[in-house]
Amino acid sequence: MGIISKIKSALQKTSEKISLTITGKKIDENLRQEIEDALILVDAGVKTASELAQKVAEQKFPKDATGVDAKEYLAKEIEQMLSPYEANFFNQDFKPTPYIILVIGVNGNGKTTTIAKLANIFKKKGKNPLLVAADTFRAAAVEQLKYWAEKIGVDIFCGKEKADPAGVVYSAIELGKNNGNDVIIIDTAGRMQNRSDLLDELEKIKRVIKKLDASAPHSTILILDGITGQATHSQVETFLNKIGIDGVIITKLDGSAKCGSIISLTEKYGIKIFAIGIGETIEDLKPFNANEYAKALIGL
Ligand SMILES: Nc1nc2c(ncn2[C@@H]2O[C@H](COP(=O)(O)OP(=O)(O)OP(=O)(O)O)[C@@H](O)[C@H]2O)c(=O)[nH]1
Ligand SMILES: [Mg+2]
Repeated sequence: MGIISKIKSALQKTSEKISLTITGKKIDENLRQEIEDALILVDAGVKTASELAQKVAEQKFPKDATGVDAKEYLAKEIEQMLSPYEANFFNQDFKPTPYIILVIGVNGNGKTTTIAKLANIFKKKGKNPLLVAADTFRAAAVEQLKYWAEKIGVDIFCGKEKADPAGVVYSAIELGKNNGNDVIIIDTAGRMQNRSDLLDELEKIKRVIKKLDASAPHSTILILDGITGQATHSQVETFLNKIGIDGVIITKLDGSAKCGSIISLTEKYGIKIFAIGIGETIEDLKPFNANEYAKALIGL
């Protein structure tokens, strides 16, 4: 299934209405309102929704314009807003080696699954990744990463249960360097953005990484759950300020009715979107493409 069909066509109802209501050169007030409401409903944010609907309302369409023209216009506007944040994470040479990736985020957002998907892509690129199970709080968390590492056929370093995560990371990087792993991906325990003790622990992990390579982590990726919608803002804010992030991966967009939140997220924080998760299988991690995303959102 393609990305477009996997992301729910959240605005489909409105876009159907567009074809009914556009009669003259401009859309009418009712339709402007409907577009705004629909964008709010998909969690694009009130301000963004209103601005986008206003742009469509101000646009002069040709006499023979159809609903598709209005939809395409709206999609183009959304694409333009998002394209500065389109960052194909995989389209780089991952230097220096080992290229160290730290994966962080709130419980259940999809960190471990996304790491498996990343490892799969690296393996296909001919890299030799090492996964680090630094979520030592739960034995099940280590087992989960082990399962994926075995399935994909990549190296893994597991911390003992209740071991100090920063210590695990230290040993893992040393091992990775000796073994010639060119990419090291660190899985961390999920932590709510309001747990400052757990955030301190992440800071410690980062300090330990820097001891071994001052330029690392080369990428700190925050994993966001696409279902959460605009509520992800406080997560971004905390992790950005406290730990620092280079980009986000938004998961579960295959089942989210709040896909529009990406628009307000990028507008507000100017963060890069490295990739999107669109399913639970290993293949379901795709580069974020503003054009495809905008079309999917509008139902084109
Ligand atoms: N539909 C769908 N499900 C996903 C996606 N990514 C992850 N999941 C599911 O979300 C659930 C949680 O994923 P995990 O990878 O365990 O999340 P986590 O962030 O590691 O969780 P903690 O370690 O508990 O903090 C699992 O059931 C995954 O299969 C996605 O893109 N789409
Ligand atoms: Mg996990």
